[in-house]
Amino acid sequence: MKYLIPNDYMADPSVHVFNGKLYIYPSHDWESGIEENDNGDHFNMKDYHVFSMEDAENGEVTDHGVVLDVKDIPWAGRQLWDCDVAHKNGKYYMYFPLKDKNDIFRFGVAVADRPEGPFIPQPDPMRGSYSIDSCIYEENGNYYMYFGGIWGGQLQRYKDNIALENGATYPADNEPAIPPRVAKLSDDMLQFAEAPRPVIILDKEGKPLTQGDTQRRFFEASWIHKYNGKYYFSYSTGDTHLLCYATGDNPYGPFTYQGVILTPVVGWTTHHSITEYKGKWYLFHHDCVPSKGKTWLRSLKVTELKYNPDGTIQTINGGG
Ligand code: FUB
Repeated sequence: MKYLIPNDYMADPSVHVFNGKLYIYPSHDWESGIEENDNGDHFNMKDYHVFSMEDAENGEVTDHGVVLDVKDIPWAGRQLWDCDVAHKNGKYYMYFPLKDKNDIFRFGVAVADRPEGPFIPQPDPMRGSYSIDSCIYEENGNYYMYFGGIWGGQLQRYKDNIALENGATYPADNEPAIPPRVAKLSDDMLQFAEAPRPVIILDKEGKPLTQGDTQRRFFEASWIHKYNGKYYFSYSTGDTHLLCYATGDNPYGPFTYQGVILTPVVGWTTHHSITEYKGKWYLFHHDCVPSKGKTWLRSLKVTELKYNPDGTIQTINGGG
C-alpha cells in the first residue's frame, strides 16, 4: 500500500468529507531531537498542515501547507497532538490539544472560513478542557467532542473533571478502566456546553472493561462513526498497540466491546479515523515503516474497511 504523504511525516489522521472532498487533519511529526520517554515528550509537534483528496484510492493528495503554528497560539507551551475539525454554518472549527505554559494539556479552538484553513486560534484554551485526542461528531445539529488519553495524555490526573491533588491515580487492575470523555459543544462551538461525561465501555456481560484488561481497555485515540443505525466508538489500547471498537445505541454510550479493527503496526502508537466516501468505508491510520521504526516519525496510510453482514468489522492486518 502506498503512503499518502511520502515526503513528510504525518500521524493521527482525522478525516472528514467537506464540499465533496476528503480533508485530512493530521499531526505533523518531525525530528526535534527530544529523547523518547513514557510522557511522549518526543512527540514535539509544532504545526499542522491540511491535506485533501478527491479519490481515496489513486493516492493523489493536495498539501494545503501550514494552517496553524504553535508560535501563533498565545497560551502555548509545547506539543500539538491529534486534532479534529468540524463544520458549522460556513465556518470550520479545529480542536487541538496542546500543553500550556505549565505543561498541562488543554484544548484550543481555531477557526477558519474554509476547510483548508488557515485556522486562527482563540486567545485562551477551552474552559474546563484537559487531556488529548479530540474527535468531533455531529448529529442533528448537535456537536459532541470525544477526548482523552492516559499516560502522556494526562487523563489519569482527572476524576469527575477535577484535577487530582496528588497528580495521578490509576485504578487497580480489577477496577473499571479510566474512561474516555464526551461533551456536547456550545452553540458558538468554542466551549463545552456541559460537563464532560465518562464514555463507558462494557464487555459482552455488561461489566465495564477493567484497567488490567490491557488488550481491550481504552488508552487514547477516540473516534466515532455511525453505521446502519449503530454508533461505533473506536480507540487505541496504547501499550498493547491495538485499534479496537465498541458499539452502542447513543452517542453518549455505553458501548459494548466488539473486537479489533487493526492489529499492531510498526511503531509504538496506533491511531486512526473511519470515514465513508463515495459508497465505501476507509480506515486512515499511520505506521513507522518509512522511518524504519522511529516511533515519533509516522506516515499516513488509507485502506478500505469492510463490515460483515452482522455489522462487525473485518480485522485488518497492521503488519507490525
Ligand atoms: O501524536 C501524539 C500522540 O500519539 C497522539 O495524541 C496519540 O493518539 C498518539 O498517536
